[in-house]
Amino acid sequence: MISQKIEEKLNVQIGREAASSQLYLSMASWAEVEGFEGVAEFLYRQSDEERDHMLKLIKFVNERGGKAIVPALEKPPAKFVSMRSVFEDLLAHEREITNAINELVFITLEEKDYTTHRFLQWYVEEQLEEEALAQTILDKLKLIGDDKGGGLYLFDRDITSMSASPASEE
Ligand code: OFO
Repeated sequence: MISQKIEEKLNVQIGREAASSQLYLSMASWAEVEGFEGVAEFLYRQSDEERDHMLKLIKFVNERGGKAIVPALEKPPAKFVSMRSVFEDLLAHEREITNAINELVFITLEEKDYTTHRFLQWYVEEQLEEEALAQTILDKLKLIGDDKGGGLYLFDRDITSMSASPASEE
């Protein structure tokens, strides 16, 4: 059984995962309209993964005697100035989520809730993988620099083979 405090905090995290999914969905849609099919495919997949993260939390809260709250969704930004800014936003967003997960882990220790603590280790691992991937992608975009033609074309082709952290395949 989870405490009321843990239940509330996990419900907040459910909202964050839903918001992540919406943000990446919006980025994917932008990329698709801009003609970047590979980036769109990558981001649609990221969006689906975030939804899975939300579902995993919902099921955990309910299984542990709490009540998961399906959150309302805010409209994410729809316009992005460049491919680089998309992935800068994505990395910044992932860093925020990592901080939120770390805070949650800390609270589970304070509350002596070792079951939730163990459950959250999957998210800790996932964040590590996602931040590393976002950083790698951003490094590639920095290398491309202002080469808006050929460089981005190759980037769009290659990004589809990047993804799937081990944790997200579970
Ligand atoms: Fe939910 O995995 Fe990152 O944000």
